[in-house]
Amino acid sequence: MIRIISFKICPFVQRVTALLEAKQVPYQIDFISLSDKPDWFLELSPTGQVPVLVTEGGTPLFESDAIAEYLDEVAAPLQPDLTPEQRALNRAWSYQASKHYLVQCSTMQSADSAVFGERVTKLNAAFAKAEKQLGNGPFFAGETLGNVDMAWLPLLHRAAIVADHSGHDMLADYPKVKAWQRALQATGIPQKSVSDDFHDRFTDFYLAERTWLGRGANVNEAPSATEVKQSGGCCG
Ligand SMILES: N[C@@H](CCC(=O)N[C@@H](CS)C(=O)NCC(=O)O)C(=O)O
Repeated sequence: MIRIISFKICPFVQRVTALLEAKQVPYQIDFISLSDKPDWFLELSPTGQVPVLVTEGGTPLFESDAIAEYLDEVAAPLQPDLTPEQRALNRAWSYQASKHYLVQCSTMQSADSAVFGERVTKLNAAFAKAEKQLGNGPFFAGETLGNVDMAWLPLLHRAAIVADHSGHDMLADYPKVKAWQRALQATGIPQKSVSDDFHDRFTDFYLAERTWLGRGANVNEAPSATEVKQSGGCCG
């Protein structure tokens, strides 16, 4: 069986597990701590990063883009019969999502509204591009779920948790993206692609008291005078 090495709140991992769930490919998952990477993981992963997918033949694959392409070669594609041009466009639109995973992570970690405002601008540009491209839905390509949906799913799933928790909806200005988020949530894949304790782990990290979102995204709040540790990165 395919094995995935994961860190619980990593969006790059979630893109891969979402794809596996959508394709209904069975897999086992092992979680590691990124602050204390086990030696066996460092031997498997040339970059020291998750996700790693260990194939049934025992080969460790790394980089989520490469893993997504591998999965299309070994398991039936979600959208069969695409032309090479359509597949290339799907890869390009998937990249528009994955290149913003770290942007969303650092935006969510902002200590106050000023920092949040600066960081969210780039994320908004990505949502605006998707808004312009989306048709009548419910998914990116219409009725059929595809790889582009799975690439955007981590961003949209996390935006939904942020909105529920803080009242700040990152998608408020993007009605088509919002409808897309609802359609993806309704597939059940966002929940299936993460661990049972994902919600708690995610809110403990990104929506804690130290972040502006965690304190309820109050626009009238004075900028933080205290020094707040901000890695600005992903997953710690
Ligand atoms: N380009 C990589 C990025 C993966 C990535 O950034 N993973 C993070 C967790 S979300 C990681 O493993 N960080 C640990 C580290 O960089 O040492 C991919 O697409 O798979």
